[in-house]
Amino acid sequence: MLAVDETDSTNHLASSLARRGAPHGSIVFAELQHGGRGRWNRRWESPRGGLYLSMVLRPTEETAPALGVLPLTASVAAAEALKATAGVDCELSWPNDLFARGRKIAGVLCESSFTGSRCDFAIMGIGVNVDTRTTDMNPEVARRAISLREVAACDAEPEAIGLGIVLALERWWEGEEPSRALERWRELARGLEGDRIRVVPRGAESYDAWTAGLAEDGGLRVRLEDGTHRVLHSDDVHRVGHD
Ligand code: BT5
Repeated sequence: MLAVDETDSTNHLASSLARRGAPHGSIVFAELQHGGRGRWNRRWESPRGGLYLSMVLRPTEETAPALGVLPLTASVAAAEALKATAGVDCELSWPNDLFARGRKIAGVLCESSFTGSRCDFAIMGIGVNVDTRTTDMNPEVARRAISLREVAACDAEPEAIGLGIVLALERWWEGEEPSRALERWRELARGLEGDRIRVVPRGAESYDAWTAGLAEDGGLRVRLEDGTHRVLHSDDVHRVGHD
């Protein structure tokens, strides 16, 4: 494990280590990130007191099929670890968010590097608001964020929570079929059936729809106003009247 005080992004650091040959299971952990990232290069608020962790995964022939559902699997692992280490129940929100009391407590960012169709490595990055003060965040983000300390009177340290996440992820990654991870994700998810949502695709008009379950490949099945269905893979989704 590489533990650093500060870095721009643990995902960046883990990727550069992986490109230089870091083996499967290598972990990077930082106390603070200057350039923490979410999906689509959005900012992840990363003040001191939070958990910022990235792990290098090198898929084998057996584990490669699990790559497509890695963000969901990592969310399941994180929810299990937060329950085990801090006693906190989280709800999972497609595709990569963990919520507690209706606010975002953690987010997952998975990135992969390919040669042709072969995945050389994937990076699983997770940020958890452990003892993060929302006053250290952008107010717009703080309004929708929550930390473990606000939810539970527990004093688990970021390192202990991180270790719990890594162990849970290894169990799911090495020991379970991807379909089992999806099943567990469904059990922990909120708003997966019949919820009114707004879909925000990249560079296209947003539209309203209803959730209609999780597809076999980890995509979100939605029903449009004209009754047709489609499966989303990377679009943003906001629950109407909630987010
Ligand atoms: C995510 O993106 O939720 C993925 C976040 C992954 C962060 C980890 S930290 C370790 C590793 N290194 C990195 O650089 N990244 C990973 P997304 O679904 O795009 O959500 C981003 C949105 O969440 C932002 O636009 C804000 O609205 C909100 N947000 C930002 N920081 C937050 C925080 N600390 N707590 C709650 N919400 C936050």
